[in-house]
Amino acid sequence: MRTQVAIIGGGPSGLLLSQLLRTKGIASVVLERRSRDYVLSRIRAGILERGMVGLMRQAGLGERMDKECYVHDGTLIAFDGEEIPIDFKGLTGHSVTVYGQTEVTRDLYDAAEADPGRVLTECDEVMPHDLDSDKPYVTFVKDGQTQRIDCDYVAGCDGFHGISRQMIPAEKRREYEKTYPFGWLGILSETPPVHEELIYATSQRGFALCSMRNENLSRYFVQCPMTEKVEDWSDDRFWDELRRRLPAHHAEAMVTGPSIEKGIAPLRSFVCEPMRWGRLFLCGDAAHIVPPTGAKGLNTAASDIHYLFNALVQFYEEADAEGLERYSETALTRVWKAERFSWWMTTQLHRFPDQTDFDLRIQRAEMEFLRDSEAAQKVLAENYVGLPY
Ligand code: RFL
Ligand code: PHB
Repeated sequence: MRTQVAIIGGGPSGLLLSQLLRTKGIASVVLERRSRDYVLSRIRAGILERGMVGLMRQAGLGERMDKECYVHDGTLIAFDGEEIPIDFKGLTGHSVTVYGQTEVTRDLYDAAEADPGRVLTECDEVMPHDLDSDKPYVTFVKDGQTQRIDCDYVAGCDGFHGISRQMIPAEKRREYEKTYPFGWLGILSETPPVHEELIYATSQRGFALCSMRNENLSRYFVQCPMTEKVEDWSDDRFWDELRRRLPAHHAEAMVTGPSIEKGIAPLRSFVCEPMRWGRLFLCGDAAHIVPPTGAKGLNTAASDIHYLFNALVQFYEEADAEGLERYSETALTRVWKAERFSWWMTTQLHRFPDQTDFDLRIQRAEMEFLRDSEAAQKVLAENYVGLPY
């Protein structure tokens, strides 16, 4: 088998790249380890920046998104019973879009059905070879048969636990990592959201987030130690804890109900440099992770795809490899800004086990500054709606 771009991983990064390449007549094959249903069962991101929304439209997939999404012009930051409205639209001229990662991925899988063989699921032992030559190829096992795809380039879109990153020799790779001493316990429930905008709340009991998917589907999170077990969190215990972290009038207004999903996720900041080695290009979670506090994970994956897609088009349409040569540097410049913002949001809004009284007063001063300074609100808004590509 031969293609132009072999893509390892059929999450949002890999599928979006393949769909965009198709619009330019550039052939690709996506190799995904799991089944389509498994990928679609993962409940993850909920907030899209305008860049990601633009890419979906560019990929020809704007229709359902534009019909079913919710546009948010701001958010609420709550601390110690006070509330700071952040007016994204007024401060930056931009908004964010509520459209779940599950829906994005579903649209991408549905679109791929038009081209049988473009997305192959349930592929085992996916392995790229000869990445530092001009004839790379990828082998994999599907339905018990070993297969080989020859290609010009390989896109490593296989997430944090994938194999692509490991293909960069250790002596050429530098990894930066920070883990946080807590996780997020999250639920999804078929209840109306407590407020029309998201609420990011910091309190003496820790962080909480009120998010949503639609008018009758809410997504809530509370910070918890990673030693907690999800079985120990009944729905009642969860709702109780969430209410105690929110300003009283929101806690009172909250409609509760049975959870339809519940899980604990760790928080991590991680960057791998470089994002390119030979003919391998890393994209999305394969190269970097952010804690979810700034809603930047999927959106930073999308900006990688934007840069790689444009570089590949430049190569195939103009025989100019300059964009590919510069991919790592270009992508990393934006990645680090998203890392900084996600780290900042996480650090300011969570309780840390070893925090001193001094640290707590600094956190409080930070919130009071945000409350009182339009400039500080603008910095938050500009980062949250997404920095330009
Ligand atoms: P993914 O989604 O992990 O997809 C990688 C795919 O590669 C496959 N794979 C392999 N395939 C073949 N061979 C192998 N050896 C393979 N190894 C792995 C996997 O099965 C998978 O299908 O990475 P991708 O495409 O880069 O997308 C990244 C996003 O999924 C991620 O950044 C976001 O979900 C992060 N995130 C959020 N991002 C946002 O922008 N806004 C949010 O509001 C937001 N909320 C979240 C989040 C992530 C969360 N969790 C649980 C990690 C909330 C949570 C709770
Ligand atoms: C979500 O709705 O899943 C969500 C929203 C905002 C975040 C993280 C997760 O910062």
